[in-house]
Amino acid sequence: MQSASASRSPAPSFAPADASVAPSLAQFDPELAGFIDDEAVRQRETVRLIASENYASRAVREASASLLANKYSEGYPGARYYEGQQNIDKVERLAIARAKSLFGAEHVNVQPHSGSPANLAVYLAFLQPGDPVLALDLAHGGHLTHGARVSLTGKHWNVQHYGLSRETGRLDYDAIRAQARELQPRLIIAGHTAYPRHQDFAAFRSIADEVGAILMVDMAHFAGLVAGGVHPSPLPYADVVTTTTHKSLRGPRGAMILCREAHAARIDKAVFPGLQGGPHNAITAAIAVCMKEATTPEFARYAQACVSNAAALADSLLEHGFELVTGGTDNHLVLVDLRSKGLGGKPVAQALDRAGLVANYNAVPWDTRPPRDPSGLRLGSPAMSARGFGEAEFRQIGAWIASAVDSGLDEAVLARIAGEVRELCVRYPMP
Ligand code: DSN
Repeated sequence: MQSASASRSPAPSFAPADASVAPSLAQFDPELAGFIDDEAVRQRETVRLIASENYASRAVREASASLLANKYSEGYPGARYYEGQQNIDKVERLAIARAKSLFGAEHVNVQPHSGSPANLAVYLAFLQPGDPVLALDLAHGGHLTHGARVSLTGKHWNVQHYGLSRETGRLDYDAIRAQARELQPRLIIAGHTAYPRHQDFAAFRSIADEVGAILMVDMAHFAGLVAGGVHPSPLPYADVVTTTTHKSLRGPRGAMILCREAHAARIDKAVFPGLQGGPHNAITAAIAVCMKEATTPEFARYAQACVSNAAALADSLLEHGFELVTGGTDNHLVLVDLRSKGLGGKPVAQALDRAGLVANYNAVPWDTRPPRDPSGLRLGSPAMSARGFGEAEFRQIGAWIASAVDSGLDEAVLARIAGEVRELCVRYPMP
C-alpha cells in the first residue's frame, strides 16, 4: 500500500523558469519596492516606541503574504458558500484550535479584519441601536470604538464613559458601579489603548452581573502579555474578549473575538454575514503561526521583557522629572503628561521622530488641549523588546527623551541623539 505522501503527485514548483514571465516586485515595480526597502531601513534604524506596533516574525510574514489570499471563503469551516475549501478549512480550524488553547477560550472567531470590526461585531451581536453602553473615555485611555463621538459606535449607541479618579489617578470601581447602576448598560466595555495599569476584571464582572450587562474586554494592547503569562487574563471574567493580533501578540494585522460557547453563534453571525464578506485567509494562516509562536519559551521571555522594560523606561523618565499618568506602569506602556514641561505632545513626538525615537502624541485625562494637539506622549516597550532591548537600553531611551525635551527640542541635540540611536539599533537585528 502506498503511503499518503507517496500517493501525492510530485510537489509542484511555483517558481517561474524565466523571470521575465513573472517578474519580482523589484523588477516589475522598482519605485514601489524602493519605498518598502526604505521602510525596512527606517524600521531597522529607529527606536520604535509606538505601544501598538511590533515586528512580526519571518514565518508570520510568509504566511500573511501567501497565495491563500487568492481564495474566497465566506462562511466558516465546514459551512462555506464557495467550493474549494479543502485547505482553507484546515488553516482556519488550526488557527481557532491554537487560539482556544493559548487563551483558554471556549470559542474563537479569527475572521475580523482588524480591531474596529471585531469591536463592532460585538455591538452588532448584543445590542439594538440606541442601547446603553458603559466604556472607558478615549481621553482616559479608551478606544474610538468604545463609543467616541466621532465613531459609529458613539453615533448609533448611547455610550456613557467612565474615567480615572481625580483623587487616585486610577480607575475607581465604586464610581464605575455607581454609573452602571444609574445607566443600566446592556454592554460594559473594559480594556484600553492607553491605561498603564492592570484593570480589575473581577470587579468589572461583578458590576456587569449586578446590572445584567454583557462584559466585553478589549485586550488588543495587552494580549501578548496575557499569552506570555505576565498580565491577568480577562478570559475567566468576560463574556466576550476582542483583540487585534499585531500589537503585543506580534502576529499579522488581524483580529479575533474570543467568547463563551453560549455566545458563539451570535458572534459568528455578527462577523459574517453581519459585517464582513470573505475572511482574509492568508491572515488567518499567519494568526495560526502567531498562536504557535506565542506558546514558546522565547515568547514568554519577550512578554516578561515588555513589562520590565516599560518599568525601566518609566523609572528613567521619573528620575528625569517627567510626570506619568498613574505615576508609572504595570504593563507595556507609559503615558507621559508633558504639561509640567510646558510642551505639547505633538511637537515633542515630531521632534523625537527626527531623533529616531518614534512615538505618538496622545490625550491625557482631563486634557485641556485638543485631541489633534494634546498634552501627552504614549510610549510602548513591545517592538524594541522583540528586538532584544533590555532595561539598560530602555533607561537610555528615557535619558534621550529627557535630553531632547530639556534642550527645548534643539535640532543639534536631536541630530546627536539620532546618530546614537542608529548606532544602538544596528546592534539589535530586526526579527
Ligand atoms: N491604533 C491603535 C493604538 O495605537 O492603540 C488602537 O487601535
